[in-house]
Amino acid sequence: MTDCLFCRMVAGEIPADVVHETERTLAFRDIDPQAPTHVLVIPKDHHATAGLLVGADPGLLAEVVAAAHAVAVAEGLATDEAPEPGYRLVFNSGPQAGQTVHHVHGHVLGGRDLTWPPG
Ligand code: DGP
Repeated sequence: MTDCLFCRMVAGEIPADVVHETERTLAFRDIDPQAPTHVLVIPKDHHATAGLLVGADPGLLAEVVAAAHAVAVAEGLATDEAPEPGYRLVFNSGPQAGQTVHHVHGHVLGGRDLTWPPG
């Protein structure tokens, strides 16, 4: 059994509030939402960071970004024609960026005004 939390969610060993799924990606609500919409989008295969994934399988990273956009559209944060009202897609990579789960995940955040720069 893997000790990767998100691999275990992909395997169905840990429950997830799934909002979108494709053959190679999964999207589910964050357990500790930081905005009205806070969804995590992951590749089903294990890769630690976006930077490692793009080297190993750039098409899969593109599928993750496409899934994130589909989630944003489904959540009413954008359309396929326009980015209104808008959303943020964040990949924390490494300890200084605050990555705590070492299976690449894009945070889809929206539904409120998001400040910049982030903390
Ligand atoms: P990061 O800090 O970028 O590695 O984000 C990890 C995110 O994972 C964080 O926002 C909280 C979320 N998370 C941690 N454990 C669980 C869990 O068991 N279920 C869900 N849905 N999200 C989790």
